[in-house]
Amino acid sequence: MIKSTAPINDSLDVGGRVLFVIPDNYQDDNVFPLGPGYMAACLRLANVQVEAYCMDVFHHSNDDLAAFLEGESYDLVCLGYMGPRFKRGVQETCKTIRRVLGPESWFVIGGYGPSSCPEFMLRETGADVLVMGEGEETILEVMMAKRGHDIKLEEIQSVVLIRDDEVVAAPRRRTIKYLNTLPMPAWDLFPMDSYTSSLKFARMADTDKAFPLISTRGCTDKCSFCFRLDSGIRVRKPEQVVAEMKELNTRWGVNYFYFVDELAIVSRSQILKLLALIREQLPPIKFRMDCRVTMFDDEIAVALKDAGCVFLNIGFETSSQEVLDQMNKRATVEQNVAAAETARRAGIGIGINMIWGMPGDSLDTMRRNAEFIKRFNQYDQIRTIRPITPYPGSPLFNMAVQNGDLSGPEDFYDKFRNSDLYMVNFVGVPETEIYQTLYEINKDLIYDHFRNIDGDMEVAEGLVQGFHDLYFRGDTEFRGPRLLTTNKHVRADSATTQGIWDGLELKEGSRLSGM
Ligand code: B12
Ligand code: SF4
Repeated sequence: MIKSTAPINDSLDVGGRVLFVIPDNYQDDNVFPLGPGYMAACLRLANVQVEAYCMDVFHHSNDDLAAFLEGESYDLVCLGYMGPRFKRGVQETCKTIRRVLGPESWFVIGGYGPSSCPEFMLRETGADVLVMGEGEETILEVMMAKRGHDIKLEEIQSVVLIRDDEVVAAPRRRTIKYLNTLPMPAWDLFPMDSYTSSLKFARMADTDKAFPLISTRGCTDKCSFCFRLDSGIRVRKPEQVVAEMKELNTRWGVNYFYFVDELAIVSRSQILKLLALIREQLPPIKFRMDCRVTMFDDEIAVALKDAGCVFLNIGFETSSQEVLDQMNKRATVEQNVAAAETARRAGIGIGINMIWGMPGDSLDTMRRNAEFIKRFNQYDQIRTIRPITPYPGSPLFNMAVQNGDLSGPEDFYDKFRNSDLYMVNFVGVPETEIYQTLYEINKDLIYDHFRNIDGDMEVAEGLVQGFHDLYFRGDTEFRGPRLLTTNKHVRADSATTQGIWDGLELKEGSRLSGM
C-alpha cells in the first residue's frame, strides 16, 4: 500500500496510455491548457504515454471525438472544465465519452467545474473518477491504481467516486509544497502553432506570439464571489519562471507572456526579483499579469513597465467601499483610484474589472462603476458591466443557498444561461429596472469605447443590439464583447512607449529610456 504521495520524478515506471480531451470553448482565441500540460508532463516522467485531443483548437464535434475514441484504447480519458459552459457543450462531450468508453478505460474529470460540486458532477457526467483541486499527484496515483500498483482508488487522496450509489470522498491532499519540483508543461503534446498564434491582446503586434504561463498558484485572499480551488498561495522560483520564458521564446518564438496567475504580485521582493531576471536574461518581450490594488505602487509599476509589462488585469470590482467590504476584498476605493492612476502614469494598460449585483449594490453603484471605467479607461479591452454570478463553491453561492435563492448546484446549472444575465437578485431592485439600467450603461460604455479608439461603429451597434436582445428578448447565445477583445477592436498598438512617466525614475539601461 502506498501511503505517501507518488513522487513526481522518473523513479516510477507506470506505463500505459492517457488521453486529455480539451473541450471546445466555441471561440478562436484559445488559451493553452496549462493544467493538462502539467499533468501530462508528470505522467510522462512515470513512463506513461500521453496524448491530447484538442476540440478547442480544431472545433472537433462530439461525433468526431466518438469516432476517434472508438479506434483507440486508453487507461484514462481525462477532461477538465470550468462551470459556465458545462450545460452548453461540456455535458454532451462527457456523455459522448461515457457512451464510447469501454470498461477497460476510466473516465476522469477535474478542474474548477468538477471540484466545486463533486457529487453533482459525477452524477451528471457518469465519470468514474473525480479529482479535487490540483491534479498532478492525484492523476499519477489514479493511473497507478489503474495499472495494478498496490494502491486502491478509493484511498487516493482528493479522489471522489460513486460506489453503490453512495459518494465516497477521500480526504483532500495537501497542495504541492514546492512548485519548483514540477516539470515544465508538456507543450510538445499540443498543437503549439495554434496556441501560440491564437491570442491577440491590446498592445500586441499581429506578428507577436502570446502564450500563458503561471508563476504562482492560489491567492492570499478569499473574496466572497471567488471559488478557491485550494487554499493559500505558493510561488515558483523566479529563476525557474524565467527559464520557462526563455524556453518558450527560443522554441516557439513566444514574445508576449500571459501570466495566468490569480495573484502574480505577492510581495515586493518576489516581484522585483522576477522582473530583474526578466530584464537581465530575456530579449525584449511583452507581458501581462493580474494584480491586487493593495500590492501596486510607483516602484512596482516602473519595474513592471521596464521589464515589458504592457497590461495589468486588476480586480477593482466596485466603486463602493461598502460593497468592497461586504465582498471581503480587503481593499479601499482610494487604493483602487491610486492603482488606476499609477498604471496610467506608467503607461501600462489596465483591465478594469467591475462587477455589480453584490449585496449592498444599487442602481446608483452600477452607475458609479461605469463612471469609474470611463474615467480610467485606456481602451485595451471593451469593458461593460456584468452582473455577478454566484458560482458553486464560492461563499456567495453558499449565501444564495442559505437564503433559499438557489437549492444547490443542480438548480444553479438549470438556471445558468449566460454570464451577462443576473441569476440571483441580491439587491432587491426589480429585474426590469436592472436590465434597463444595464442596457443604458453598457450602450454608453460601448459607444464610448468605439468613439475613443476610432473604431467601427457598426461593430458597436451590433454589440448594443446583442445586449438588447439578451436582456429583453432572451437571446442567450450572445456572448458579450469577449469574442471581440482581440487587438482589432481595442486601442491601436502604441508600441508601449506612450507612458507618461511624470518623473518616475527609470533604471539605468532601461529599455524604455529613449522614450
Ligand atoms: C486561462 C483561463 C481561462 C480560459 C480557459 C482556457 C484554459 N485553457 O484553461 C478562458 C479565457 C476561456 C476562461 C474563461 C472563463 N474563466 Co477562466 N481562467 C483562466 C485562468 C486565468 C488560468 C487557467 C490555468 O491555466 N491555470 C493554471 C493551471 C495549472 O491550473 P488549472 O487549470 O486549474 O489546472 C489544475 C487543476 O484545476 C486540475 N485540473 C484541471 N483540469 C483537470 C482535468 C483533470 C482530468 C484533472 C484530474 C485535474 C484537472 O489540475 C491542474 C493542475 O494542478 C484561471 C486562473 C488560474 N490561475 O487558474 C481562470 C479561472 C479558472 N477562470 C475563471 C472564470 C470565472 C472564468 C469564466 C467564468 C469567466 C467568465 N465569466 O466568462 C470563463 C468560463 C469559461 C468556460 N468555458 O466555462 C475562474 C474560475 C472560478 C470558478 N469557480 O470556476 C478562475 C479561477 C479565475 C478567477 N479567480 O476568477 N478562463
Ligand atoms: S477575486 Fe482575486 S483577490 Fe479575490 S480571492 Fe479571488 S483571486 Fe484572490
